[in-house]
Amino acid sequence: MNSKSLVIIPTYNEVENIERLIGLIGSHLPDTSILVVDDNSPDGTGAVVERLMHSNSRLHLLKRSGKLGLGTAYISGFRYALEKDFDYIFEMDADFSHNPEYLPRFLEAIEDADLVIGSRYVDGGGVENWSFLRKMISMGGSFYARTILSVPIRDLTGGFKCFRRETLEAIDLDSVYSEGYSFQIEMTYRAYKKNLRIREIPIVFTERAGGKSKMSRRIFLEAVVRVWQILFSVR
Ligand SMILES: Nc1nc2c(ncn2[C@@H]2O[C@H](COP(=O)(O)OP(=O)(O)O)[C@@H](O)[C@H]2O)c(=O)[nH]1
Ligand SMILES: [Mg+2]
Repeated sequence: MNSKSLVIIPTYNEVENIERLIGLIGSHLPDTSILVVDDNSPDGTGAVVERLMHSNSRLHLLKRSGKLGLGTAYISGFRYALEKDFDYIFEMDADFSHNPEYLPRFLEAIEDADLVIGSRYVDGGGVENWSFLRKMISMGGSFYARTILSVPIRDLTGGFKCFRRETLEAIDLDSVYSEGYSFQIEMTYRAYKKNLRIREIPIVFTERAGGKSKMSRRIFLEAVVRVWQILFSVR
């Protein structure tokens, strides 16, 4: 049987990136489907996707009414994936920080794992074009979460991942409450608590190509506090 994969890309104002990204994903994983979850981006990202859908039957779009956050964008995407019988479900940013070249490696790694994480902090992984301070904040964040939650995972905040459908089925999606960076921590921790097999594969993360970051100090601080909530509430 052929297994079906779906790459979920949440977007908010990614008009400079989305078309080229969709093309590149297709060139590295020709059989995959793509789901863009767009929060009514004022720059018209959704309209670009709609236009591309005319000539690409593997491209799907979930339109939401406004900027509702990364966490709920992914949760809606996961539900869509489960309804449509996809076997392998990717999370990927729209801004080229996540190189589509890596996609086939995730599919190889998931053969003997339930969740594969593209990791900046294992041998062979790394970050390009980040200041020393930005690196320290990111590594410090993963260290903080890893220590409090006692999980043996190096990169807890990255958003380049591949889930086996059974992993998403095992996680109670209704109870996931995190929004920004902590969403990534929470999903990985929930998989870990279910005793699922988690593998990290090295990726080199590059700073976004076009457009602007949507992450804010508020979302960073959310993560600092949420880690404790995750520790005490996720069983
Ligand atoms: N649908 C949706 N996508 C979002 C939202 N916030 C961020 N994104 C997308 O999530 C991905 C990661 O966001 P980004 O701003 O690059 O975060 P950073 O890499 O941590 O600076 C990008 O594809 C964004 O367009 C949101 O509220 N809704
Ligand atoms: Mg980014």
